[in-house]
Amino acid sequence: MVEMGVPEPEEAEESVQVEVSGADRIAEPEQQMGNHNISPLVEKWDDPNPTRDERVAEVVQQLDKACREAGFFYKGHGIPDSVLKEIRSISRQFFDFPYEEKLKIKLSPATGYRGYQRVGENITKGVPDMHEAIDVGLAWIHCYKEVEPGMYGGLGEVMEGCNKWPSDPPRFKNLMEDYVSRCTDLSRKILRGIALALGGPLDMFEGNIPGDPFWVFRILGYPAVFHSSGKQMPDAKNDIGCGAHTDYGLLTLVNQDDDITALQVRNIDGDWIPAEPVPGTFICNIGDMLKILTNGLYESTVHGVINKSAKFRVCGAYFYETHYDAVVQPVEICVQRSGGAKKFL
Ligand SMILES: O=C(O)CCC(=O)C(=O)O
Repeated sequence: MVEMGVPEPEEAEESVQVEVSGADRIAEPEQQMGNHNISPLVEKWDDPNPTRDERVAEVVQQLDKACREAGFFYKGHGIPDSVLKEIRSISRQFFDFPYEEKLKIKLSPATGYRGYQRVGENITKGVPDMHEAIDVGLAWIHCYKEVEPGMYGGLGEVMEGCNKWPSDPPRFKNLMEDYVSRCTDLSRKILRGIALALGGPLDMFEGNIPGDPFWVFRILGYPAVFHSSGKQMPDAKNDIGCGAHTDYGLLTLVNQDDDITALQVRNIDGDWIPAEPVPGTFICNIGDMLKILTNGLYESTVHGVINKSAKFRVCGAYFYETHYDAVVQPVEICVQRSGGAKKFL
């Protein structure tokens, strides 16, 4: 039995252990996760009837299967591998800076929860130790779609603010902003394919739903917990990078290091599949909002991260969501296709 768990920021004093049932059955990744080439869909994304092209029709079928089973790999997404690599490499440079330097963009309620944070850092009597005495513990930079005062009324107040970008490395802000805009564009195209896979109109997840999508971009750094000799570092409490969870949005695009297998995805049979990195691809996870919109036809992907390597792992996780104010409820076509009763109200 593998236990996964990571303290949430506000729960940093206690580490939450989440039991992952079935995690002892590890399936063969190649058999379980497709590596789909979605380039036909990306090329024809603005064609009003893209499935006239047989290649697009095939991608749509593959998307349907993948969304019913587990997350999926794919390639042919139109974002060059050099861009994916650059995002990870500049993130690594930032994480390598001394703690004091990283604290210049520290996350807090006053920053709209944007910026750098060490998760699971030592907390003494409610006050975080202001040093990196223990070189373990997940760290991240959180960015969100920027929210101007009043933009989403009272509900959006907590998220108001601009992103906190480091001034060093100098190209950090431009690279990240460009990357987020590419991911937003790509997610819209994938959702068009998913709309077709569900038998709906191309723009089923546009307009009132994610017409003006909210997004979150989290850059994660997972310190090595093991020495290259295989011995666990003395200060490491456990090897859980990120406990088992589903993402709450529509889709997540995971850009992970090419040489470390740490992410695991649970399929519908309860088997944990190591999501082995395939250079140039994203791993795409389905989130809870898509599960609700599809009335449960599509399952959100349960996943977690254990970095058993002796290397610091970097990952850029982009979360695509609906419009901030959207009411997330099952769409009629999915209700009909799943027996006629709404499973989520
Ligand atoms: O590090 C990863 O591969 C995934 C991160 C993740 O699951 C998350 O941020 O929700």
